Amino acid sequence: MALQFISAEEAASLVKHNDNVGFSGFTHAGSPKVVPVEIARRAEAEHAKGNPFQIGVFTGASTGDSIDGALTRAKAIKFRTPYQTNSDTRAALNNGEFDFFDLHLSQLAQEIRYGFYGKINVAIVEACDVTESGEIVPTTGVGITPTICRLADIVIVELNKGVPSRLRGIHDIYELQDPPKRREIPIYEIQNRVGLQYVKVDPRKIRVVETERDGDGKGFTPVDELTTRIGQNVADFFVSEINAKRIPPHFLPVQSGVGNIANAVLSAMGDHPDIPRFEVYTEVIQDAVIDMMQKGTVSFASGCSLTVSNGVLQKFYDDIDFFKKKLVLRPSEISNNPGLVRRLGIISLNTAIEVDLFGSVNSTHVNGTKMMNGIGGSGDFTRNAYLSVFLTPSTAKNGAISCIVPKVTHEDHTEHSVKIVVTEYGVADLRGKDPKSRAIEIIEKCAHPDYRPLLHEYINRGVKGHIPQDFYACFAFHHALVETGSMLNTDFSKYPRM
Ligand code: 0RQ
Repeated sequence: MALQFISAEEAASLVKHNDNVGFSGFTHAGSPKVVPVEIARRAEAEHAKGNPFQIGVFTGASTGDSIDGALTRAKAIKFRTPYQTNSDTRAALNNGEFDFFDLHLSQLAQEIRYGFYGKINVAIVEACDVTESGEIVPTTGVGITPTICRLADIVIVELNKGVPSRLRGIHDIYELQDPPKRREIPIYEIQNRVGLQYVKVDPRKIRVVETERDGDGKGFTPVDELTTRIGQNVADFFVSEINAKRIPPHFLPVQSGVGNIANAVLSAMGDHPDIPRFEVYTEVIQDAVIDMMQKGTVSFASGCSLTVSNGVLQKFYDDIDFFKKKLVLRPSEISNNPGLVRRLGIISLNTAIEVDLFGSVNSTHVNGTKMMNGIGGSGDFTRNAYLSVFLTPSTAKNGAISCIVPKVTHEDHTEHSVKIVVTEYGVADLRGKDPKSRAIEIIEKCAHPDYRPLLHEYINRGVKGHIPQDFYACFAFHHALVETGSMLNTDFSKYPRM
């Protein structure tokens, strides 16, 4: 059956007010770039005529500005899940302009299948190849693509001619059965392939829009003194764990979060002479991993997206046959699968907004109220990791904020899941320590020296019980920040004693 080619405007007209729309990709990688912008234009035109036009937006993770930014600015979103990093979207959701649901990324595909969010009406997916038999080859990000393509009535394929169709072969597309029919995922080593090289769809549902667009890969801030120190602390810690035989000599697969700190930590690990070549089992494959594969310090990488700067992406395309042997892109329910994380013995590395003295981590809400990005995949990995590590600078906003606080204002990862905390000052090892010892370890190894006396004062307030948490004073740091502009002005004498 011949494929139906349509324009982006025609594609946008297939989306109706109140539809649930699923988009491909994971971060800006693999996200459609043209049709969502046309949907935003259409929403603005409908609003100008006094008509309502808003849609539910379902994605693998964050997206490019062409989805979150454009649809937010057009006031075209009624519901958004599971994660975002766009400044306009962040402002709008914190303003209550639409409902946002913050979800572990591994869970979205199955929860869509379970019917928790209603029907997915339209799927819009970026591809580098599509065939008359209905084979859709994704580009550099997969996310929830297999599930939304199967469930949607209409599948709009943005066929991006800027992405080489030789990418076919890099994906491993495998969708889980739902309980009670679910079986184990037969991945026992990270390089195992268990699925198809493409997403298979009934071709009668497909409409193709031809495009030629670059991605949004802006690149990373160069490694600076602070991120270098955090990276070195992590690398030295791993070497001591190998020497103590708590990590096997051949090492274990590593997951690392997004951003500059994670990128710097991976580079530091690659540069350390005593860390062996290792594997990466993660959601987002960043610049450092591609460099390290070429240098030979990373032997294989499995992820959900290739979220790299445009220069590195070109390097990847130029050497695509090399990378096809060493890299696989999977749907998010596989890349982030908690069972696989536990089975494969993943070492997880994620970044915190704040960490408290007893080891709980806030990854999402500044001052407990304002959403930053979302929990992303950090929970999928942390809870199930062989060893879970959280990274953070000791302070934010030029020292006015301590990232080590008496109590986190929002709890994403509890002390039961967090094993290691690393700042530029050192490494706190929380394994096997009771709450008071954890607090002393975190203060002495990780807190900024300016904040150490205040943190010691807090745990010495004489509270009895297993955790010396003082519910009158536990938010005194945040209180001082709001009232005076700096946590350094914390005055515990203002608070009654428990
Ligand atoms: O503010 O942007 O105004 O400069 O938060 O902080 O230090 O630049 O670090 O970009 O790595 O983000 C936790 C948000 C860290 C991210 C978080 C301010 C700070 C700065 C950003 P500016 P940094 P990063 C894999 C796993 C959850 C999801 C996850 C994240 C801005 O890593 O979203 O782990 N994690 N996913 O100044 C107030 C504090 C602060 C603070 C930092 N205590 N109070 N502001 N900031 N600490 C990825 C996926 O799931 C796809």
